[in-house]
Amino acid sequence: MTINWYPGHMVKARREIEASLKLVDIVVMLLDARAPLSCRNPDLEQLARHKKIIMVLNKSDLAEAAATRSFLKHLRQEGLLAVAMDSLKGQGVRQVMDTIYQAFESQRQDMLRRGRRVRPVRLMVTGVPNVGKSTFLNSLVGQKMARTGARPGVTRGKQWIRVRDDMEIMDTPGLLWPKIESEEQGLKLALLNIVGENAYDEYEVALYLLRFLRKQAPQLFTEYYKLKQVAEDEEELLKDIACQRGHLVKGGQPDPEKTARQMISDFRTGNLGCLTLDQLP
Ligand SMILES: Nc1nc2c(ncn2[C@@H]2O[C@H](COP(=O)(O)OP(=O)(O)OP(=O)(O)O)[C@@H](O)[C@H]2O)c(=O)[nH]1
Ligand SMILES: [Mg+2]
Repeated sequence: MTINWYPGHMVKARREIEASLKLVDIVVMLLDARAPLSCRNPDLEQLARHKKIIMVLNKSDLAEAAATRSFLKHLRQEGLLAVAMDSLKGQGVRQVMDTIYQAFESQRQDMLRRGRRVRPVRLMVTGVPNVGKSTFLNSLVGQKMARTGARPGVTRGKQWIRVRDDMEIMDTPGLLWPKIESEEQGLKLALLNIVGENAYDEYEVALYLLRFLRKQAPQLFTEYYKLKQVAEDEEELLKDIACQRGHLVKGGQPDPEKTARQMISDFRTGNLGCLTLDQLP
């Protein structure tokens, strides 16, 4: 499944981000902790290559804790600063703040050495759509300053937010790449609600989720979906789950489309448990 979802506001957002980069000291890149590798935006990393970068693995409450620890280690081995965060509960705020000040320290020392007034540290929060950039910012400020929502494309323009007297952060709209070529990456981004719903087929995404569960969490078929037997074929499996859940059309036939939607939603909300889609090579 190739995904072409690069709406007009994203083209504008990329230009704005590029132009605003010179105004900031640090770029915070939010990645979904359930698929940190698939969420990395090579285009953005290239644009920000001269800036200090902090990778934040957000929505860590929905990911496997051990996998998140491995990804943090992996990113740190690349020489990046990396922290995990649950922006809804505010878990990780302290560590994020410490990391920001740590990243700014050499510049701060430099200003002091030159006898200049130390100005506030300026950051930009970037990442793919719906990864939680605005929620993350709100949790740093401790109040709702930026608009958030459970669908990609909520933030449409940049917005500066004063987090503290010595910290200003720019919220930005979610960015993707013009074309997501990798089939598997596209399916993961769709499952994570990162691309607009018109850009993918829910049935196909649910079949991908079933393949993933069969490999990584097969117990859910019996424990969560209460199946007595687990069919070898994903389409059959989806129909069996439809029957088990009572998702039927008139005439008593299973309604796999409805089940597909429900399964995707159960994954997104964490009803299926903490699951990480990406694996380290
Ligand atoms: N479980 C969980 N949900 C989160 C977390 N952070 C954000 N969310 C939810 O993710 C959804 C998207 O959050 P936003 O903050 O609007 O995401 P965004 O990155 O600003 O999205 P765009 O502006 O559309 O690019 C919302 O439903 C949030 O409640 C988190 O750490 N854990
Ligand atoms: Mg936003």
